Amino acid sequence: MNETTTGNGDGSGVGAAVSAAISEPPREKLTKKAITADHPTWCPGCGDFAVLASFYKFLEKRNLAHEKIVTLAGIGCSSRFPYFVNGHGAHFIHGRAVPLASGISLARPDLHVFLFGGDGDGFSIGGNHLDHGARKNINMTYFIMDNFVYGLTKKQTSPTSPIGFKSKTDPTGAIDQPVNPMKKLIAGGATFIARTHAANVAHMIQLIERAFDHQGFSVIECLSECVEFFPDVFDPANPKKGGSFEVIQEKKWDNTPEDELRHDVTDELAAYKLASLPFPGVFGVFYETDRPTKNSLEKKWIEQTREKIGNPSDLEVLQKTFDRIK
Ligand SMILES: Cc1ncc(C[n+]2csc(CCOP(=O)(O)OP(=O)(O)O)c2C)c(N)n1
Ligand code: SF4
Ligand SMILES: [Mg+2]
Repeated sequence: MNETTTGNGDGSGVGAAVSAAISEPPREKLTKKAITADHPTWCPGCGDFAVLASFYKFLEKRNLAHEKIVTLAGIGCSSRFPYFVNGHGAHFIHGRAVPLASGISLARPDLHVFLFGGDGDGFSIGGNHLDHGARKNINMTYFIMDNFVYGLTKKQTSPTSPIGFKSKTDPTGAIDQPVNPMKKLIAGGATFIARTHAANVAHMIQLIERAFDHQGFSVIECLSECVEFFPDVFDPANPKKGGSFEVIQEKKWDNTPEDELRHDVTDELAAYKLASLPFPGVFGVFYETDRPTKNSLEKKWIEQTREKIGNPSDLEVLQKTFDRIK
């Protein structure tokens, strides 16, 4: 029955209006003040400030229900992110943010799960989890602040540090081939893969919105400068520092000759080719595809299984499980 047509017994419909008012109080617009928690503790000039500002702007713009926002992270400077967002959240174990976010996303599909972290957290200690979150297509938005270094632990070589980078773990210069985040994510099976730069707030917000609107495992790699341990490394892609920020031109499907040259975001091989361009590369959406999420597949499977056994309640299922292990 439609709640707005339900009466209170006297035919006036007043009861319905009152109960609707009680169950859904008018919402105030989500403001930056409401979303802001602690004052960020990053070094002055750290790229992560701009990421936080972009996230606040995105939340304000989309006016999400405050209690539905969850920010999660592993460990690292970038992973301090949840402290600064006034919402549900957790600063978890180094590299284990994807499994934590996966559990929350699967158990509470009504929540908006945002994951933040660094290149070390995402591509080294958590690299294996990243692949599995991607292949399972678990619904979340993962924003990786890539500074090509371990910032929090004061300058060790990270999986994205370029060859020759001198750090505490490679005093004579890094010798190992770095991870290519876009290639790793394409091969892993992520269904939305994009790249941005912390010096370009408008671009960051645009990508956060697109990643958020995507159903599935969406990842944004953001070049975010560690001014303390790897300064100026992203200047080649920063027009304010003499570099050039080259944006991927996506196909408009308008049958024009110039469209032939534009990028088809559903073309995996074309995305891989873009990912092969030399540093600083290009920015925007590399790849996007529609594939059922684990959330939807698991929901279907649970419903079907429940139906087969006579639709027991959660409590009854739990009791049966306990009975079996007695
Ligand atoms: C299990 C475990 N291993 C190692 C560490 C030490 N540790 C903390 S943060 C970090 C790397 C941080 O680098 P990154 O993820 O790139 O984040 P950033 O600080 O650069 O933002 C390491 C190795 C830890 N806290 N826990
Ligand atoms: S050490 Fe680097 S990454 Fe960490 S807060 Fe300072 S500038 Fe940012
Ligand atoms: Mg880092």
